[in-house]
Amino acid sequence: MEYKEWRHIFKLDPAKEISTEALEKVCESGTDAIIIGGSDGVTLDNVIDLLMRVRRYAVPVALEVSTIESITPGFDFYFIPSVLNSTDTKWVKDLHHAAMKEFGEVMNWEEIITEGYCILNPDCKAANLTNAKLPESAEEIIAYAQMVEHMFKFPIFYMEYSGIYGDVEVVQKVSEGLERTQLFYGGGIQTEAQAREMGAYADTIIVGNHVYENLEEALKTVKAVQ
Ligand code: 1GP
Repeated sequence: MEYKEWRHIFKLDPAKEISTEALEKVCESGTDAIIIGGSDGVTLDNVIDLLMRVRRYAVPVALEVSTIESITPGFDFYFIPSVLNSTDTKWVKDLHHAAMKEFGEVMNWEEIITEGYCILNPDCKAANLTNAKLPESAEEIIAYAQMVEHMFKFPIFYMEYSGIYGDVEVVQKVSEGLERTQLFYGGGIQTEAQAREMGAYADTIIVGNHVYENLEEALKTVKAVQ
């Protein structure tokens, strides 16, 4: 599966503005893929609009599903998060159940990739939305990663520090315990050095916010991991 080779992903928020010039730079940066996803303000219209604009380029594009209403055909992959440290079962499995009931028969399982999510920034939008309970130690995070690898057998474990740069020692420890599961790291990557540091342990790094804050610096994170 192609996504297993990805080292670098830019995550674009359909609720945020991006100019044609900036989008071209992102899509032609050499990144392995674009994920379209966000925590609020995601609508079918803004998802389709951004998908069409990204589709002008050769880069693979995935939808990270956060609302059933914004699901639309045309993506290469659909990433389905299950937020393991949410205290609300909606984000762990209820939305998934509802989606299965509605679309189960037409789902193409080659395109659907499940992610075991662990939210690690208590102040990010996703933490609020999902009522995430922050792990209190590295051991707790490692236990989630081990659940993903050995119990749930999701292909991806996602350490989501969205908005802040995470703890590299914890990322290292988590990565050492994973054999089959692909480790995604996302959060606060702004520089080439940070991309290289997290990319040394994570299989795949995800750069989001910085695309909108300092595009030129964000673009440099691509070659740091390839
Ligand atoms: C967000 O993990 C991604 O879902 C990337 O985080 O926006 O902080 O780069 P940043």
